[in-house]
Amino acid sequence: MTYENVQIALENGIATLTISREKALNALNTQTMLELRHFFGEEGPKIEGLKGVVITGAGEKAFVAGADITEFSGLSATEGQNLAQRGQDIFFLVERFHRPVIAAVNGFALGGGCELAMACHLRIAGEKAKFGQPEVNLGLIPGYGGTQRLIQYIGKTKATELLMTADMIGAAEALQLGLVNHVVPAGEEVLKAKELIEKIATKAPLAITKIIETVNAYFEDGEDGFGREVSAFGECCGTEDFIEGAAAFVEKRKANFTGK
Ligand code: DAK
Repeated sequence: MTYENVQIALENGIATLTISREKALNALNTQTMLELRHFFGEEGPKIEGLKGVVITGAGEKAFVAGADITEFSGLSATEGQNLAQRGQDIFFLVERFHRPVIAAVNGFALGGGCELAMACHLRIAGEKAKFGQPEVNLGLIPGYGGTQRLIQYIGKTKATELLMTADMIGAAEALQLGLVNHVVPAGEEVLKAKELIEKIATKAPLAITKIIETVNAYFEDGEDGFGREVSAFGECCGTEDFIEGAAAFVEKRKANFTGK
């Protein structure tokens, strides 16, 4: 697939995806959503030795200022449902990606932008970042998982307020509420995200994939998270990396994980 709106840069095993529609504050139009679906889907690029993915927005003003409002006026109820389902499915691909995905939020993360950041495994906010779900201003509600993930991250009380008032919150409040992992000076979001990925890359890769799966299981309907943990634990025990990790501890040396 030819990527038009998502620029991909690969450096030291880290793929940085920059949503690049700066004139529209990186709003997610259909083409951008399809590019995200391609990258995180089964047909996406198979990147040898991929340590993780950083998602950020082009320019200094916005991460992603929402779904592209110019595309969705006049949709019927059925069309809207179909599009919401498609969007949710794409963000599930991000959330279930086997390597860590970190949002480097460099500005406005509104509506679908906040939902994209929440689908990532971790979130770094620059000091100028602003988060919000302003859909009610448009006569809508979030459709890409926002009503569910916001509650999961910050709790029902504050999430309901933000969803009903469309208020934006800044980076410091997002940190205090548990919506983001770290706040850094503006311009250092991607750097911090890469640092975290490098740190995670020193751990056993299969164990990290199992962490992603079991953490996700906590939030999935009908999933027995504790049961998933038991099976994933067993699968880790059968790996060469577990033998290596335990041996390295006993021999007081750094583990050399191979992902097997
Ligand atoms: N879509 C399209 N264009 C956008 C945009 C967006 N979400 N956000 C900003 N832009 C464009 C502006 O129209 C403007 O374009 P020009 O006039 O220069 O051509 C340019 O980006 C710069 O924006 P502003 O001039 O407004 O910049 P300001 O600094 O004054 O304001 C702002 C920044 C972020 C506060 C403001 O742009 C703003 O309020 N933007 C809209 C935020 C928003 O409401 N986002 C949408 C949230 S709702 C669906 C599923 C999901 C969704 C929808 C449908 N279906 C399944 C059907 C999700 C919806 C959302 O995400």
